[in-house]
Amino acid sequence: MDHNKLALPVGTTLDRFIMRKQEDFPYATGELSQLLRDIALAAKIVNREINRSGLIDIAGAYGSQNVQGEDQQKLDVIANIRFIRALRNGGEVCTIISEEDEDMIQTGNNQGKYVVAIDPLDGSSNIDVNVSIGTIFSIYRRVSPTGTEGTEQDCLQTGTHQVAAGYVIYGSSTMLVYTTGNGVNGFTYEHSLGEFFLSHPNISTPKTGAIYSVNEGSSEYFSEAMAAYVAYCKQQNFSARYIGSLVADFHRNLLKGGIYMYPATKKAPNGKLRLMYECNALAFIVEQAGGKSSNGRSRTLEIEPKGLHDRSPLFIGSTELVEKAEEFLAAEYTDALASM
Ligand code: P6P
Repeated sequence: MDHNKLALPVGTTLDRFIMRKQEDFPYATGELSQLLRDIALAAKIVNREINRSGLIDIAGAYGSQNVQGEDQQKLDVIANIRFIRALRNGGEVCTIISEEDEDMIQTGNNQGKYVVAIDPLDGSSNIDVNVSIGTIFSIYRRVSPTGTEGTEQDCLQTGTHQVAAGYVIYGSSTMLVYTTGNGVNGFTYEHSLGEFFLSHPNISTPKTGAIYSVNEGSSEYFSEAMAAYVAYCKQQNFSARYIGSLVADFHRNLLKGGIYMYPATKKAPNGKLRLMYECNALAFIVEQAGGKSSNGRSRTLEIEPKGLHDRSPLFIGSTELVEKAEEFLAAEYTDALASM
C-alpha cells in the first residue's frame, strides 16, 4: 500500500496560506497577515457561539436598536464585541467602523496602519431559524499619519482603496472567503482541529448564470425599469433564490453564477445595504473573481462615501447579468435626466 495513503495530508491551513502569500509582497512586514489572523480568530469564536446559541441564552433580541434603527439580536452585540476585541488586541488596526456603532471606534493602537469596516453579523434575524448568516469586512490602509487616532478621512475611502476584504459564512459549514487583490480564496473550518483549511482556491465566478436574488415582496415599490428586469429574469426561466441573508445569497451566486439585487425603491431610495461594510467588501471580492458590482449605474467600488453608514443600491454577481440589469435601469436613468 502507498505509504502516503496511510496518512493523507490535511491540506493548507489559512495561517500557512497567509504566510505563503505574504512572500508575494517582498516589502510586507507581516502586519496585514497578522490582521487577517486576528479576524479569523474572532470568526472561530463567533462560530462557536452561533452553534451554541440555541443551547445557551444568547439567541433572540438584545432589546435595543443599532444606528440603523434595526432591532439588535444578542448575537449581533456579542459578535461586535468579539471582532472589536480581536482587532484591538491584535494591535494592527487604529480605527474600526461597525454596523453596530454609530461613531468610529478608536482602538488605542495609534501606531496601527489599518482601518477596518465590518458588519459583525449580517442577517442575524435568521439565527433563531437556523438560516446561514455572515460577517463582512473591508480593510483599508490609513491615510492619516501613524501615532494619532484614525480620522473620518481614513474611514471614508472609496472601495478601490481596500487592501483586503472578505466574509465569513456560518452555514452548513463555516467558510472564510477573502481577497488581498490577487484573486479570491475560500477556507473551510475544521471544527475538530480548530483550523480553516484551503478548500476553494482561486474562486472564479461564472460570467453568466440563471439565478436572480431579490425580495419580490417589495416589488410594489420597484421602479418600472426594475420591475421590467425582474420580468426579464422570469422570461429567461431563471430560478428565484432569496435567503434574506446577504452573505448566503452572495456566496451561492459567486460559486454558481447569478445576480443579487437590493435596488433603490420608493420605500428605500438608497436601497438598504451599507456601502462601507457590506457593498464594498463584496464588490472587491466579486471583481477579483471576474464578476461585477454596481448601484445600477456606477461601479460600487468608485462610489464616494459621504458618511460611515451610507446606504447604496446593490447589483452584484455575474458580469453579464449585472450589465443586463444596468441596461434596463439606464432607460430609467435617461428618462429621469430627460424629465429634469
Ligand atoms: P429584506 C439582512 O438584514 C440584510 O442586511 C441582508 O443580509 C439581506 O440580504 C437583506 O438585509 C434582506 O433585506 O428587506 O429583503 O428583508
